[in-house]
Amino acid sequence: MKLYASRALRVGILLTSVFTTSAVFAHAHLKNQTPAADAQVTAVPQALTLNFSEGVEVKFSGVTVTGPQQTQIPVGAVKLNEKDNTQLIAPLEQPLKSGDYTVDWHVVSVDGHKTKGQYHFSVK
Ligand SMILES: [Cu+2]
Repeated sequence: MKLYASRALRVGILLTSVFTTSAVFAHAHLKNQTPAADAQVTAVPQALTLNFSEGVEVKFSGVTVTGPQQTQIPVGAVKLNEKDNTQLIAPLEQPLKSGDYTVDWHVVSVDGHKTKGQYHFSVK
């Protein structure tokens, strides 16, 4: 019984250390973006800017934008901020009309892990 308890304790410590390690080497999570999630903007944005928790590989990263009536909004080639590889920039090729927009993003972080997500904003 005593033996079993000490084994359970060791497994617990092991799980804790695995969890801590994965938190240190977290994948690229979207921290914030412009326009902000759920924001209603009055000025029409010329680009979307997405800030991640770690560097991303631009070749394997992308953004799609869906507008009112499920229209696909043309987005130029995504690029990284030259001084900050955690910032992905997606130029918008046409001015956005007023309405609601959905942004679907996917990235591969510099550690090779894929993440993706979605957020919304609207243009007044
Ligand atoms: Cu990762």
